Amino acid sequence: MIIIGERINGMFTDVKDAIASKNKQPVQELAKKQTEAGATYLDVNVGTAAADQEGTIQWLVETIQETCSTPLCLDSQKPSVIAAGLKVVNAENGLLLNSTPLNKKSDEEVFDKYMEMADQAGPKANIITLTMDKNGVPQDVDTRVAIAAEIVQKAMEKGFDTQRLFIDPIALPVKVPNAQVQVGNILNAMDQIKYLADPAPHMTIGLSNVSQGTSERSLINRIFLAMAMSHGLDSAIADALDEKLMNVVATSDMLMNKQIYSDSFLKVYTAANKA
Ligand code: THG
Repeated sequence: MIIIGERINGMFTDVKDAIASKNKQPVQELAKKQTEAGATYLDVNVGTAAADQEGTIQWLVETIQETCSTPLCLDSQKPSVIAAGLKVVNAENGLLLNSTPLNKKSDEEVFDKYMEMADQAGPKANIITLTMDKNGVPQDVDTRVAIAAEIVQKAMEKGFDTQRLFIDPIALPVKVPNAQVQVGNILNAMDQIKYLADPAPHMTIGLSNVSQGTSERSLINRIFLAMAMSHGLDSAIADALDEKLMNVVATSDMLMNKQIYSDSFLKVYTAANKA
């Protein structure tokens, strides 16, 4: 399971404040802590408060890279912000560009742009693509799968290895009226998306979206993660600092026979991910 640590995001007050005062310490601390907790990638999202998003992503990337070499996940739906991040990022150990829809009303070519940027960054650069198009976020299973099929097809046509694609069926907050049904829709869509290529494209989700505004956030996140993993989810943008969530990851992998059972499976898994 690939965990993309969600915490370096201007949506969180501590990161927003650090950005505003150019205080490196909290950002570097979060980078180190998430890495120690077993994050494979670190998400880097400037949030909405920063006026200069391009300059801010560069500051965040450089600040993180001063203390740790964990691969980064540049998170913006603006190609110009991703392009700015790419100028300073070290992609040697891996890189994720997060994220692009298939297309937008204002930009039919946005997915092509992300593929081109990934190619420029090197063979270890991957892309997260949302099952979303110019009509917005689909509300049913079939449209999600149809958009995912178009994503895979377009990647193949461009010669972009489908193993470099992370398809995101878009997790929505259960609390939003009428959105509760989307949890099941996402799982059903994932059952089909995994057959769109062989080997299957990666699948990811923004896990914490599902519990936004609820009273039992971590419980909802943990259970949804276990459910989604049993439907083929192999990656998630999630709170790596939630130790019980990371235990769910280890236990789900063990129960799906991806790791052999021993009485110390939790310790073994944790140690392997911290290495
Ligand atoms: N898909 C992809 N990328 C994504 C998302 C996605 N990136 C951003 C987001 N969604 C995933 N990351 C987060 C990070 C934080 C929260 C949710 C998703 C979150 N934050 C608190 C809140 O809103 O309640 C912030 C408040 C606080 O604690 O300070 O929930 O879906 N590809």
